[in-house]
Amino acid sequence: MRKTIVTLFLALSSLMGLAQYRNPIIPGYHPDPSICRVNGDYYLVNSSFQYFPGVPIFHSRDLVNWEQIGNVLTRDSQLPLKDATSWQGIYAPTLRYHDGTYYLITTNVGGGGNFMVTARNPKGPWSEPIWLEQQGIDPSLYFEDGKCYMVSNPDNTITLCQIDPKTGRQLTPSRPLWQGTGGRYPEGPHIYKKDGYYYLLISEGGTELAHKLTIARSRSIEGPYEANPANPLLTHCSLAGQSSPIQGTGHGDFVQAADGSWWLVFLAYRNYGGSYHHLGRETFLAPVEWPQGEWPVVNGGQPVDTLMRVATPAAQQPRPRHIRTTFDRPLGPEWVYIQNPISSRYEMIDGKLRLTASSTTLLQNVNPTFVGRRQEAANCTVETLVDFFDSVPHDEAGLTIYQIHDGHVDFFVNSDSQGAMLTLRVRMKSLDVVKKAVPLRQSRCYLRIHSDGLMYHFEYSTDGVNYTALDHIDCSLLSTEVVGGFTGVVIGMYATMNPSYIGTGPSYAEFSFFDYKEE
Ligand code: 6LW
Repeated sequence: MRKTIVTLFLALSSLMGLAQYRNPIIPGYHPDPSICRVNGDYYLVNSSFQYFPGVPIFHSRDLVNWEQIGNVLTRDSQLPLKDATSWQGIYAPTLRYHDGTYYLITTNVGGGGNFMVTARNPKGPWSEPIWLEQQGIDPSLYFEDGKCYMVSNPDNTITLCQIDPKTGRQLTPSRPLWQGTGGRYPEGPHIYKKDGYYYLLISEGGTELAHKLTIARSRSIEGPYEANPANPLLTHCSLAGQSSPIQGTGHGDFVQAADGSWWLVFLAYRNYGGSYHHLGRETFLAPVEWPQGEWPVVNGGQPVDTLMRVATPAAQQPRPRHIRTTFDRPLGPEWVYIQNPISSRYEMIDGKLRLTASSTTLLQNVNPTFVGRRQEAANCTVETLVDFFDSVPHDEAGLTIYQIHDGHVDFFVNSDSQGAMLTLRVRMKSLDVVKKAVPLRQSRCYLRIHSDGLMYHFEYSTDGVNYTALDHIDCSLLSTEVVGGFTGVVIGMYATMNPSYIGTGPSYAEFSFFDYKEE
């Protein structure tokens, strides 16, 4: 009966034109997705690394339309990020719901290790951290019969223990379960129970081109686990996947929809120009067939595409294309700071965002004054109007296309002994190159960055009507392959001071708006 209803639903959906959706379902730097369903609501979280607030949380009722409803870690006490780099901070979280409580378990690399927080409402507030003893990254939780199990990957081995979910105290010794099929970095474990088996889903191969998902199962949660003979469950590091623009597929989590169908959310990135990606690892969705007593199969064993011809519970709506942020209300949850922000440096005054310059630069990576949002589409335009006050030579304020502290392109107003300047600078590892610098008659300037997917084009205007093209820079310079890091491009407004200047007070910049348009 249920099968007939599902078949009827799928047939109806395809007639109604719902039988397709686009990947990624959450574009831009949103890696390591973890998902849970509570009745008709789905919640999904991602890693956040050095950025604050941490762990963006999304809501959907149909798996294909997602809205960010907040961030899980919003207080310094939950998320100490002192001096955190792009390789540190919050790694792969897992979200689970049990008995009226939401649990979020993750690792703060360089900031205390494994911990979890809990909430009654996924919008928050979330609790203070409950610190955990078992080491390794990518912790996950599994609840059964009043017991709470934790898995993570100390010593490159997926390892299980029981914990007290209230105190975090470890109740049983850490027990090795599986090392995967021989790929490097066995990580990202999750346990599911189905048809009398415990299934252990993991990632292997590292989060680059060789990334893959593998799975094993056992009749007992403690093992022994036998590997799926058809592993890997998903990879594009294969003959079938080699020409796909989607690469690095791995790190996933299963969810069962209310209609009984199974789905996988996982990370992947979109390659271009050979082997570059700069928007980060993004969240993708694929259908899963999982017949009773058998192994799951992702997307019929085929590579995953950007256009998926699969029926979904609802049609996917177009994304909002033009988002203007004004500074007369609190910033939305998509805005992030590098490390814990010093709040007095971020003020909204008369509808403008006033940024007080930090005495450290973006390169130094110690609480720079910066607030930005993810670039989520290859083709987009960002624009702001900045006015810079009290600056001395080497102070700067403007926009930065930021991948990592030593990999960003900065487009800013500054001054030299003659007066105001507009500068475009590429800062990449040991390179620090001023690409263009032109004099300005005033320190108030419209800055526009247009990306066509291959190049960033930089334009400016002093009246907001007539724009002058300044220069362009290859997007691939900001790619993970060139400058590294675990995130993706975040475009930010920033203000920094000359570190060697000892003057009367810091300079400050006022930003009138921030436009983000996807094309
Ligand atoms: C994460 C690990 C991984 O902890 O990369 O792609 C690490 N998978 O599971 C950082 O995102």
